[in-house]
Amino acid sequence: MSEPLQISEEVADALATGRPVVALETSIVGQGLPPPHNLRAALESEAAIRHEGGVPATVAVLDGRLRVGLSDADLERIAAGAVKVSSRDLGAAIAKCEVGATTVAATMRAAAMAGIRFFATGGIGGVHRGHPEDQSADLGELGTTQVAVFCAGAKIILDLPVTLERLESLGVPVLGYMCDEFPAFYSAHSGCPVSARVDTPEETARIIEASWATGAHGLVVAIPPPAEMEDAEKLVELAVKELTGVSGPQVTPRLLARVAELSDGRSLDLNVDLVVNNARIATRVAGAYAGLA
Ligand code: PSU
Ligand code: MN
Repeated sequence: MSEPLQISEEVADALATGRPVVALETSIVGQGLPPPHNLRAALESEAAIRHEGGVPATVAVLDGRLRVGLSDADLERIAAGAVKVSSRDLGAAIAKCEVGATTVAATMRAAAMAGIRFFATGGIGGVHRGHPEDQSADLGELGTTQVAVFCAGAKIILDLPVTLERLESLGVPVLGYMCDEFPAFYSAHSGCPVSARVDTPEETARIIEASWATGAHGLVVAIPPPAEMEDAEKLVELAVKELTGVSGPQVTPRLLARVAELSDGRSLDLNVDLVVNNARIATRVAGAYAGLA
């Protein structure tokens, strides 16, 4: 069998020359956001990373390979229809030549394999509300894989306090970027404390370096969304209450789609904006990390 990992020339060059490289996931393109928001989130995140002097490394399974660094045409293939690929699905998706959109867990794996340590997304997975047995593989991956994940917290549809307890048990630092509270995706406020506050890219880079030097694996850098959606919590509660007849990986896309409907699309625009904002800050921190003496 051929080597499953395929790194684009641009990403390989950037890694070889020490430019900041930021990984991006594609589950947001394949499942998380409807068109045209899905491609907009992907392309604008890539543009933001380039604007900050970095190189985007978007991850997916295509043509039997785990690809790191995609073309616009690759992204369009994923937007046209892809299976959701978490860490346990990587082998099957590769061997079956599926078009696979990678979650945070699977993207962290790919990033680590490629030697990329910074990764931006919207929200990480966690423990579902009312279904504590439904725990995202993102949590376990954060406990084992040495990649820093920049996000606006966990997905709004999750049980945040329980998700944070799990991260604590797994030894995952949760840094609040210019905030003391873990953001709640569409809002800066959740009432849950982070494990440490950071205020600049340099300080974030130093804490990440010292965490890795002392045995930490994954880190979460939680960044408040660039705007507030005041009624988000109410709409999410409604969507959760209405949910029937779906389970497992279908739960997230269904709930997010309903919140989008209930908010007349406001959640979608904010979702795109916060992903792009996270990509921008991740690039600044990756640059600061590269510059540490
Ligand atoms: N956050 C969102 N939308 C998403 C996701 C996160 O706002 O679609 C995706 C991410 O890829 C995350 C995944 O890793 O959902 C988690 O899914 P699960 O709970 O099935 O592990
Ligand atoms: Mn799940």
